[in-house]
Amino acid sequence: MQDAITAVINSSDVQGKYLDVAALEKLKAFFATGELRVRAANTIAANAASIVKEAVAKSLLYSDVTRPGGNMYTTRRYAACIRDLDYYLRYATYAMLAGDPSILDERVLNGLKETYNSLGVPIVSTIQAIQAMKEVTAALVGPEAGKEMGVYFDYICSGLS
Ligand SMILES: CCC1=C(C)/C(=C/C2=NC(=C\c3[nH]c(/C=C4\NC(=O)[C@H](C)[C@H]4CC)c(C)c3CCC(=O)O)/C(CCC(=O)O)=C2C)NC1=O
Repeated sequence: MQDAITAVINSSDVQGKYLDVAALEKLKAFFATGELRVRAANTIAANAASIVKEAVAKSLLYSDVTRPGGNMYTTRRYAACIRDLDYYLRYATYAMLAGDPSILDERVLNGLKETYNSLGVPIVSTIQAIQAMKEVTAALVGPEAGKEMGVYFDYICSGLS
């Protein structure tokens, strides 16, 4: 796993240089938003279950996936879907705190698309649910932190598509 600081330092290190102005600006922006990130992570943690619930209501409930024959049909599969959304929310929050998406590649996206395809989990519906989670989260944490979280929700969606 990487974060905004190690990413900038590693890229200077491979060039054998001190941090240049652009690298320092990146760090400055990261430090300046530190408080915002921590506050957002706190709010998300305290409301995780309701974020997932509201996102499901907005995107999946009473659609084809929840009807007999749909991939969310039966409580076991419904619960697996809710659990997956909770993973996406928690890992997007980690990535937002780190200011870097590498944790998503390593712990979430690696092999995920193949797993979903082999189980018949519909990727389009999953992306709709993640986008709904992005909206619900932004409404809760405010536009600035919401935009930052949006980067990582979108990262998961593009990793799945
Ligand atoms: C932390 C990283 C991590 C991720 C991301 C993860 C995902 C993940 N989701 C799975 C299943 C599943 N995922 C879903 C999800 C859905 N079905 C739908 O129709 C909806 C659109 C969608 C929810 C948004 C369902 C229904 C299953 C069970 C499929 C089955 O067993 O038939 C499985 C197969 C094994 C299992 O059932 O637990 C994995 C590995 N596991 C992990 O450890």
